[in-house]
Amino acid sequence: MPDTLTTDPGRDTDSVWIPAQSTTVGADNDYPEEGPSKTVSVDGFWIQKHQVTNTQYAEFVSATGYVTVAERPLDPADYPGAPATNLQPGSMVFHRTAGPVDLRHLSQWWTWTPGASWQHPRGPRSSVRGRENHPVVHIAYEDAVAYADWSGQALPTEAEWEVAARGGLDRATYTWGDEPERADQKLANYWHGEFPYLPDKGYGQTTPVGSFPANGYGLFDMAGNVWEWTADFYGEDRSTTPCCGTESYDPSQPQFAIPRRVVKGGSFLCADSYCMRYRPSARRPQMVDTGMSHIGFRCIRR
Ligand SMILES: [Cu+2]
Repeated sequence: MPDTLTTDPGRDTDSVWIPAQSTTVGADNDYPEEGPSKTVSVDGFWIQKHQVTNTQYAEFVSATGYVTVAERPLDPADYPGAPATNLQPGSMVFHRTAGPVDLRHLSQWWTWTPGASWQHPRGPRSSVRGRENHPVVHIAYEDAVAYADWSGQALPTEAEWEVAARGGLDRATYTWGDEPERADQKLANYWHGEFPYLPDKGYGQTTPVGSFPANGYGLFDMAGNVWEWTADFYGEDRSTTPCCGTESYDPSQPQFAIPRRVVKGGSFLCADSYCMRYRPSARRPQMVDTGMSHIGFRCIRR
């Protein structure tokens, strides 16, 4: 069996080996969806050290001609009552607000933007030039699966992702240990400054992958930068395991019959004042057809 930190032989996937193990995942004293904590057993697997970058995704698209979900027109039948402008190809783009806002209303900083996609992350006139090594964003679930298939990989389960993110630290709160980041440290790309209008210098957007220290397994950005897709359907807590997509629909939006999968790791938008989810046990549901400015992925191989 390969050792931890061994580079994947013969493959250009930049991966490390996570040893088989039984590990506690979830947490009982954070957001309710993170509990109850439980022990999971995983077989060993390879996982990419970095989130998939714009350069890597561009290689896939140029080799295959793949068109992402955000670049395809939407079917009005799937979105009853939606305005026509929302049915053009596009994605949800984060914009800083002009000043302090009521944090209950996230439509103030999320804007449906026709023409936004992985190639135009901030809208039709933006590009990925200068952001080649940033994580690819505006990636829907099937866009991530398509890349994984093409590269001979797969998406992790939530358990695999979390075991990898923990880096061998038993039940630690953060990927780096139990203590929050100190003022003299820079441990992850989560929101530093006033959310959502005044980030500190160097924060408030994606950063090139690997800009912050690796965890105990040599993995970068397992906390923050962008959320990462996992293969698991979302259940309301860690004891709920939906059989299938229909059990993962959003009960508060019954008009949308769209499966939701678990995303992990938090993003550059996680602010301590708003969303402390740049932790291994944290999780969010994401509709499978919806990429956003803060959602990307990385792959594994079993
Ligand atoms: Cu967050």
